[in-house]
Amino acid sequence: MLYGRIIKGVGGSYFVKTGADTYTCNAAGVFRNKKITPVIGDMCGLEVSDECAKTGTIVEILQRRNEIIRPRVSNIDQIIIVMAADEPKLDINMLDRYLVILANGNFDVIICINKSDLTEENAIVCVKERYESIGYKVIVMSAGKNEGTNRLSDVLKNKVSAFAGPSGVGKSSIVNLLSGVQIMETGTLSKKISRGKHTTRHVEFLALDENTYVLDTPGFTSLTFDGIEADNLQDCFYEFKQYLGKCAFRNCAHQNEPGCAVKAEVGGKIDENRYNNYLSFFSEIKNGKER
Ligand SMILES: Nc1nc2c(ncn2[C@@H]2O[C@H](COP(=O)(O)OP(=O)(O)O)[C@@H](O)[C@H]2O)c(=O)[nH]1
Ligand SMILES: [Mg+2]
Ligand SMILES: [Zn+2]
Repeated sequence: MLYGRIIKGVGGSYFVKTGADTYTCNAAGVFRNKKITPVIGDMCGLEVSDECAKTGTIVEILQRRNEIIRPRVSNIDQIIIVMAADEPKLDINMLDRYLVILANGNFDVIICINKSDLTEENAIVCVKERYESIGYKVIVMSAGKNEGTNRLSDVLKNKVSAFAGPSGVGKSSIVNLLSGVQIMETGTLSKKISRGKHTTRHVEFLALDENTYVLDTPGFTSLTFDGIEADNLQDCFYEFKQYLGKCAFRNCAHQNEPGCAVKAEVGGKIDENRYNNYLSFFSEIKNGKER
């Protein structure tokens, strides 16, 4: 049997990449009966029906390492959160929101600040240092000027990576640059908003080489804290970790409780902006729950 990765789905057909070849496959009836749907990213076994036409049937789906919903993809090694240094303005609240939603998953999270050409270096350095001190890898680059692209390529090498981030930050531009072809549509913010066009619609892994895949995703659009309890939010702020369990109250929510070990570090080891985002997300989750 041949094994490969599902890189794209169209209608009921799946495109399975096995080394240098791509087979157009349907899914065996057995999956439908078991209510199993193949997911983009799945590693699968296929039976070839026509070697010349490169068609086949998916007969086995290997255990998924992880699965993400919206977009529904599996077996992701890492998610690259792309933000722009400017245009749109670097939104730290939004960045922290992504970091919380993607925290504690079975994949790595990397921060990429694109459009470095639009701002002074100093403006990004402090943001870069802040997140690096928490333990995140931060890549600063400009797809427009093709600067810092190698740093990103090194991180992507031999991995399956999905790009996430707000619209207009340059995700598709980056993917185009890496793949060397204008494969994804790009567009200016104003065009996108006015026409709703130029957005990335389909879900497809692009092979940069046989072991390196990237996904320019239209998804991750829902930035609500579904599935995250207020009490667990503290675990999504990794820099809090070493202080947890050291507060005077066992159930400390790190708001205004006396003897809070987290709050004692704010302005010192814990960045004030991060802490404020913690507070605002905390009340957002609490209020959402009450509704
Ligand atoms: N100045 C500058 N513009 C960029 C850069 N990268 C992308 N852009 C522009 O930003 C706009 C949005 O890019 P796009 O790739 O469509 O963003 P996406 O919505 O995240 O996929 C386009 O007009 C790009 O040409 C960059 O590094 N510098
Ligand atoms: Mg795009
Ligand atoms: Zn506390």
